[in-house]
Amino acid sequence: MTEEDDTTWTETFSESDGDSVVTADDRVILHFDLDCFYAQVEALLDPSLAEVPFAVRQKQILITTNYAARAIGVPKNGLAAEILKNFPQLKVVCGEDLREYRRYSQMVHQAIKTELGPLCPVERLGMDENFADVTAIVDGKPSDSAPPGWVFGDEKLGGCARHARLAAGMRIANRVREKILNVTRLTSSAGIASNKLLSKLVGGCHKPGDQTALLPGDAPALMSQLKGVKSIPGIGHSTANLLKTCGVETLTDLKNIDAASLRPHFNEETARRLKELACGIDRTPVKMSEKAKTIGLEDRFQRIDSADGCKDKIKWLLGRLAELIADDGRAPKTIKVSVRSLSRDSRESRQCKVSPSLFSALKTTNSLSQDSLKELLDTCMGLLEKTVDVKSKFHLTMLGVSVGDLVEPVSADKSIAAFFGMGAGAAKPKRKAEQHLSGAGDSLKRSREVSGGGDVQQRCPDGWDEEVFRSLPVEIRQELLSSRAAGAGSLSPGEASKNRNKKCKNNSILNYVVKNK
Ligand code: DCP
Ligand code: MG
Ligand code: MG
Repeated sequence: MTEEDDTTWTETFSESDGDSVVTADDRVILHFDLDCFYAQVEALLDPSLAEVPFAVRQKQILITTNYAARAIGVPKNGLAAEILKNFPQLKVVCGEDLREYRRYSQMVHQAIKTELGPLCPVERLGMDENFADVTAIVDGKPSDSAPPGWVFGDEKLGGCARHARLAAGMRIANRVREKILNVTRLTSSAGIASNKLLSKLVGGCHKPGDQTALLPGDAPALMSQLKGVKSIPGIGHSTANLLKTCGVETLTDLKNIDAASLRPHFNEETARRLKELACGIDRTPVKMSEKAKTIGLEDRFQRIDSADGCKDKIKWLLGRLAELIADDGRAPKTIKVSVRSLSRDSRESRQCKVSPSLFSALKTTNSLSQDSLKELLDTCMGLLEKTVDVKSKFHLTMLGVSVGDLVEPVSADKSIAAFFGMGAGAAKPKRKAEQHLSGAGDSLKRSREVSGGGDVQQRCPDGWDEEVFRSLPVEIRQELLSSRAAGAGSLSPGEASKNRNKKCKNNSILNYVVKNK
């Protein structure tokens, strides 16, 4: 498989590690996919779009259309010029600013997790999809009422425990979709089956705004409806091309081919996985999504061939990247620049360490300080020049900047004082999504100010060691005092010490400041 396919593959259907594999048919797996996601978000932002057929455009491509457009025959996506030739009146909105899509995507993921609780892993896939394993919360007790939604092939659910568990999964899926709708006003569709592959595939059967379950015995019938190997999620162009060189074009070819014949293009494990997927078997577990390991973005273009052009593009990328880092809340320790040159047609990247303090302005705003921006821009240009000789002729078609080694910040809501359990009464700053949910304020502005005024004189409170207190940097003193003023004042030093977070180390600052521990 190529690099491109591998990414999707490992994210989507990576082989699980031993013990976490569950016998496929015993599980109840849900897959949620938002309906015409970007278009729904655009219609929320501009209600005049609600009833009108329209498409969302990124550069020359219409990346999605709403269902009103699909109803009059506009395809879901494709080249803008071609689609507009046939539908010249089609309204088109620009979807190149991803911020609102990301914000809604995060809200949806959070809503699913909240609705399902801690026993059910929820795994995010791309912007508009989530898998959930609800095996732990379904029981095999039959119910009198019919579950909501459809059953693939219009099959009837029987009274056995396995069907009862599927019916329970259908009820849960419906509840989750209602929750998503209540929280975000977005409609979604769902699939309910015994593994990730089947739940994703069956979920598309009654789109938009509905759900479909698959009886365990009907996997072959569902799989037989698929056209080529590319209808299997995770099999992209490159894998399909490699399969073609082995004589495999259809799923039947893939099912029938001897695994050994897939070598040397695929290793033994991958060959086995591909053949299993062709049969609707997918043993991979739903993994609880964790925070991203890297945050980045890139831009593709026809041509950049000057150092100034690169600098302008990187400056723009850094501005956008800053917003993403601010949203994430962590501070990075490495930065990476990626480029694609026309001459080499492969991406190259270089990375180096950066000080997390360069991003400290993001605690309170959405942008970098001028000094930090300048320093990061110089760093990125230095990295770029390790792969491109900007003094000679060059021709770039892509530039990207990403950050990694993200560390939790010591700031506002994760302040030193909060870290030691002193911020018990302090009002926590709200994240963007929460602001939206409560309908408060400007959703695009970040709010991470420390609440509570603090003591501008920075007098050492009674019970604290004045000498140690005075030796602390001003900002740390201010932060300890602010949290104390905002509600921790009622805590005696002893209580504050007892309430410390588990992470508190013996040589922590508070241990030095607070006397009589
Ligand atoms: N998207 C994109 N580039 C593409 C395809 C899609 O940026 N080449 C974006 C736009 C979509 C979103 O991803 O709105 C989700 O993709 P889906 O395939 O789930 O499509 P939609 O949600 O738009 O429609 P559907 O109702 O069919 O799921
Ligand atoms: Mg979708
Ligand atoms: Mg999708």
